[in-house]
Amino acid sequence: MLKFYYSGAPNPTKVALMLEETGLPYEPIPVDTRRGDQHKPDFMAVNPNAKVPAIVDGDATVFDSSACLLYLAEKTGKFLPAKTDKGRGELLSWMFFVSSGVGPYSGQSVHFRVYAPEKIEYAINRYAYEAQRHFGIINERLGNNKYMLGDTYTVVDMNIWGWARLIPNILGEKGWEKFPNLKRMVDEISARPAAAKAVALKDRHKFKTEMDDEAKNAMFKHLTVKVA
Ligand SMILES: N[C@@H](CCC(=O)N[C@@H](CS)C(=O)NCC(=O)O)C(=O)O
Repeated sequence: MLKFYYSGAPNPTKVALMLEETGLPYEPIPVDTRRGDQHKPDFMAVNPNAKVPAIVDGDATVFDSSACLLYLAEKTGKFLPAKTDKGRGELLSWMFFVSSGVGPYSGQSVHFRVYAPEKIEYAINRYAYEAQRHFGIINERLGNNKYMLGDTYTVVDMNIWGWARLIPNILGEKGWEKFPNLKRMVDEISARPAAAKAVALKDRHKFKTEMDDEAKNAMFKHLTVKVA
């Protein structure tokens, strides 16, 4: 059976949504990143980047959330746009837009707002600005389209949902004010039974919640390694 390496964080949760939407049978394998499971040799043989999500499906190993989403979409033939050059161009563009923009800027925005030991105004503003700019582009597109690729719900929307459902954590409590179209789509996806199952997956395992020294040492290795 397909193995799904996960935690309750945004990138694994969007892949959990896709697994639930497709109905593919899968075995969820918890990787407790606050206990350092991501650095264990068994998991690093699956993802040398030591991050979740990852999938092992027979002899195929896939890591990085956008790669997992595309893999599952191509495997099942589901949640993809029309098989045209136009559809494929849009699919790839928006998937890479999420993985190179939305994900990293949102993650760094949370990091500098919440976790950084010093509150550096420049860094907080830089990442919040870029996260907000990316969500603004999505919001504008959703003003003219029901979903990112038109009338059909696809992996692009799931990819966005994983991060956008956490906009108050990324941009602060007024974060939703500028994005009514995006909120409409996120609320619609969150109301789907598959989304409820994806969000509940983390409750099947007792993941560590404290951000203590063990967790910081596992997730923020730069705290003890000076590079610059
Ligand atoms: N580009 C990767 C990023 C994966 C990632 O950052 N995963 C986080 C959870 S959302 C993680 O595993 N963090 C643990 C760590 O950094 O040690 C993706 O899209 O999957």
